[in-house]
Parts: sequence; C-alpha cells; structure tokens
Amino acid sequence: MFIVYAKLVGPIFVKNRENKIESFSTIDPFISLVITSMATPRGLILTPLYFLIYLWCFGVFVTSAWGSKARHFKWEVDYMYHAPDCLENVVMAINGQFPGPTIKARAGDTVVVHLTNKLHTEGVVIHWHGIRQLGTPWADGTASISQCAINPGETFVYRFKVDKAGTYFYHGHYGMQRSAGLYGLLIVDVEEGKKENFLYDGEFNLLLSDWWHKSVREQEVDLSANPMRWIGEPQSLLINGRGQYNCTLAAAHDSNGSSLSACKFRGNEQCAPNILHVQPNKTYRLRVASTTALASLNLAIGNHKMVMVEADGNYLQPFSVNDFDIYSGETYSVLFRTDQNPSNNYWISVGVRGREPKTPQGLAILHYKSTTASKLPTLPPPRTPQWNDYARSKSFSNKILALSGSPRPPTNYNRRIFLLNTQNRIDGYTKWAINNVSLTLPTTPYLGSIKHGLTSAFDQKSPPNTFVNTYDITRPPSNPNTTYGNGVYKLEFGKTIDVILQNANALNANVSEIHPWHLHGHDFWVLGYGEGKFSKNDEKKLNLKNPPLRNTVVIFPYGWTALRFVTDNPGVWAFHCHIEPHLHMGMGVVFASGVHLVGKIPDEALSCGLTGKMLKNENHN
Ligand SMILES: [Cu+2]
Repeated sequence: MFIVYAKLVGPIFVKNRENKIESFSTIDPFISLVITSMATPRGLILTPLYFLIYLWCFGVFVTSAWGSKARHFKWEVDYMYHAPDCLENVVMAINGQFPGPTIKARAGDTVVVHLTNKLHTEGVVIHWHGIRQLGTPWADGTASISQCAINPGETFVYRFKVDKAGTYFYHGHYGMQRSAGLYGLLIVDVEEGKKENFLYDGEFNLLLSDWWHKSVREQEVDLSANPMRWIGEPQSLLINGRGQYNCTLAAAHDSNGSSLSACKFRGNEQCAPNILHVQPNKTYRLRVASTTALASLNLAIGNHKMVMVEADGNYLQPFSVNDFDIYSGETYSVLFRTDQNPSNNYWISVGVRGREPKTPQGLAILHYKSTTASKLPTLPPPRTPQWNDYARSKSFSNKILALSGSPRPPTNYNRRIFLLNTQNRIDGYTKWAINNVSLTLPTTPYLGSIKHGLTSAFDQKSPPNTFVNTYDITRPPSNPNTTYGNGVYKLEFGKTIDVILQNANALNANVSEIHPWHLHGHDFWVLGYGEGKFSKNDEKKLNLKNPPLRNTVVIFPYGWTALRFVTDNPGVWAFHCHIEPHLHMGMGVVFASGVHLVGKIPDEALSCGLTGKMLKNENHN
C-alpha cells in the first residue's frame, strides 16, 4: 500500500507503490499510537450474571484459529420516546439506543446479529450498508429482495463477514424505517497486527441524519396520497442523533438575523451537542457517514483543513479540503490536525446542499482539552456553501480518485445499461421511474423465487435496457405516464457491467434533482460525470486509469454518471436512489446474477409469499 512519512512540521509525504513520493500539504502529521476509544454504557454494574448478559448483548468475541473473530450481538428493535432535537418524538431504537449501537469489528471478522422484532405491528429488516455480503446474499437485509421482513416477535440471525476495513453503517430497509431512526455505525478496522494506510492519534465517528417531526407512518401516507403531499424539508439535522430545534448553539454569531434564541444545556439532555475532545497538535481521523432520508450535506470544521483519505471503505488519493459534500449513503474518512489556537474551541458545522435549505445547520463542538469544554467557540460556525452551487459540488466529486495501486476497472465492458431517472404519474399518483418503470416490490423475496424457479413471483420480462434516444432530458416528460413493474435485470455472472445513470427534468419545469445511487453487493468504479445526455463523445472522457471504487454515487441535475462493476457476487441486489421518499415512490432497480451459485438460503429468510408456501409443503411431505 503506501507509507506516510511524518514530520513535526511541514506537509504529509505519501509514498506510493512505485516508490514515488507525493506530498499533499496542509496538515502536519505526528507519529503516535492509534488510540481508539471504546464506549461503554455508563453506570452498568458488572456483577457476574450481568457481566454474562453484557457480553452477550454487547459483543461476545470468539477467536478463531486465524485470529479473526465472530462478534455476536443480540438486538431488539422497538419504538421509544426520545428527543433527538430537543422535541420529544417517537424514534426507532435498538436495545433502547438511538442511534443504534456502533458495531466495531476487524477486517476478516464475522458479525452475528440476532435481531428480534419488538415492534407490535410492523416487520423489520436491517441492511449492512457497504458490506458486500460475499457468499451470504440472504444477509443483505433488503425486504422482498434478499429476505422476508421479520415478523413482530420473531428473531432473524444476520451472519456475515466484514471482509474489508472501512467506514460503514447499517439501517432499516423496509418501508421508510430508516427515516424513523433505524440506523447506526459499523466500523471495520484493519486486521489485527496490520497497520492502517495513514497514521493518526485518535478517531471520532459522526453519523449524519435528517429529522422530521411528522411520524414516518404519516410521511408514507403523504407520499402515497393522490395528489401526493410532499414531506418538505427536515426540521433538524442530527449529528450522532443529536440536533437542536427552535434554538441555536451559535446565537452569539447569528449574522443571518434569525430570531432563534440560545440553547441552554446542562449537558445531559438527549439533544445536547456532540463534543469531540482533542489534544492540541495531534492528527485525528474523522469517520463520517450520511444516512439522511433526503438532505445532501456539506461538513466543515472551523479553521481546520481536512485531508480526504477514504470513501465507502476504499482508499482515496489523498487531497486537502476546507469542507466536503456528503450525499445520503456515502461515508468518508478525513484526517485533520489540531494545529489551531488551543485556547479556543471550534464549530463543526453540517448544512444542506442541493435543495433550498430550510433547515438550520447541525452543529458539534471541537474541544481543545487545553481549554474548557463549556466555552463556546469564539468564531462563527463555518458557512455552508450556496445550496445550488453545483459547479463547486462537481469540482469536489471530480477530485475523488483511487489511491495509486488500487484495483483498476476492466478496460472493456460486456454490457452497458442506460437508466433514465424521471418523475412520473400513474393515475394521478406521483412516482419516480427508471426507463419508465416505477419499482414495486413483490411479496416473495427475489433471492428465493429465482433460486427455486418460482416464476409467478414476479414479472419475468426484463425491464428496458435503455430509453428512447429522442427523450428530451431538459423538459418535463412529454408523456408523464409510467407503469409499475417488478422485473429484474438478469446479469450474466462474471461479466463487466456499465451503468449510465441519466438524470432528467422532473414533473415541474426547470427542476432536476440530485439522486445518490447505491448498489448492494458490490463496489463500482465511478468512471465519470457529465452534463446533459450521455453521448458517444463522452466515451473518451471516462476515467479508466484511477477511478474511485464506491458503493454510492450521485447524479447531478440534468447530468449523467457512468459506473462499472463486475458481477462477481452471486445474489439479487438492489440498486436504488438512497433518498428514502424517492425509493418509496419507486426509484430503484433490481439486479440478479449467478443465483444458481448461491448456497443454501436459510429457511427463515424465505418464510413468506411463495417460498413460504413451498417450505410448508416440503415440511408436510
Ligand atoms: Cu432520488
């Protein structure tokens, strides 16, 4: 991989595989041991019995002969009262925690989650976002695709290998349960005894989300109503599940003339801000994941530059930034150096991009231990860039390149699929459609119905491979009608697939939205972004030299994004817009590949629909 040459003062030097030294200025590294802090629940009395329960609930580590571990977790999903933004509301919680517990593992470990559904009237599943589920497609946690939703009172065991170090998260993937707060972080460290590609003194995790006061049940009804009632912008942005509504932490700096008064905290409120405690003159790793339902975000740390080093569990060619955009479904690691005046504290601010922001910034505090934590930063929070400055966003996205020495994409593709993203209507209902098909999921999970040849479970006709080349992406659809569909793109196993995501005008004139697309079961290479409709001339603009590997990529308004992946993981995989209301309105497709190579699917994953009937009949015979 590569080595960081550290100096007390000066730029960071990175040595790549070819032994060439590259520098990427602005922060001064400092060699020290990696300190990882493990959170333990406060006030837990560890009597022997409780100790055993504690081990069971919060991770029992069984070391295998190879040094990798099986990490067991026993989780219960339920609703609870909580005040994420100081206003009491109902949230989805895991073991009474919101956000859910952070899973920490090492590359090569097996994670085992015994998930019990304690909800009274709803099913549940959990998707492990960014984990490819190599050989375990039934553990991907997508209702109707990889498994049946877990019924109230029932338990499902997710058992999967975390094969690659990186920053990941998990979230609900049934209805809009992610919007209800069903999410948490999944951090995979490098294997025991191996060193990370860069050095740092400590690390922090920030899980970003957006929050509505309206219940998710109502939001779902709103979006499915005729006419559709748009849910609007979120009331708050949450950092690690904490935000502030109707008051501001930065009242002293409020130059926008907002009438919000200062928030008052004793410190133990559920909505009290996160404080990151740092020592001066150290290097920290900040792991950031966005599980927003809608908002595209930008994050900055007052006065501190950052160096981007990881995206979606893949190493980047390091580059320095003052702030960075993060779309729903993406994760990043950045390094920053605490080289500012140590007698001050600094804001970490998160604001909305890509939609006219009606939500105040989310704030956290970077606290230099040389001063008191309660001292509010003297400088105002960093301003979020103009929401519609897309040139700025594109320039950032184009800087994201793979670390030299990373795997390169195959030079040629075997199949290229064009996916036109449009907003449409069906009988007056507002929908999102791909190549004029709005996805509706079947009752039987595809993985089971395809594996067992149950052809009546879904439409056997493939959805269109492309769209008419006369389609005008700059105007609202001339014929906004679309159809529902549940067909599958059957991709030949072991082939190289290109997908050209093509954005277009929505139903209203002069509106084209950002859509972050997320692929399950694979990482893909982002070959490039472009304006307008993808054409033959764009072919030569594709980057085959050092494209980044990702699992989520954005399409910009009126633009296209090209990506490439290899169908090397047998299973049925969702590929969809990560904006929760858009997916709810049909914005996704399903890829199936090599299903005949999938091993024995656990019965519990198939206990519904036609596979459920099949299993019942087998048991009777
Ligand atoms: Cu979308």
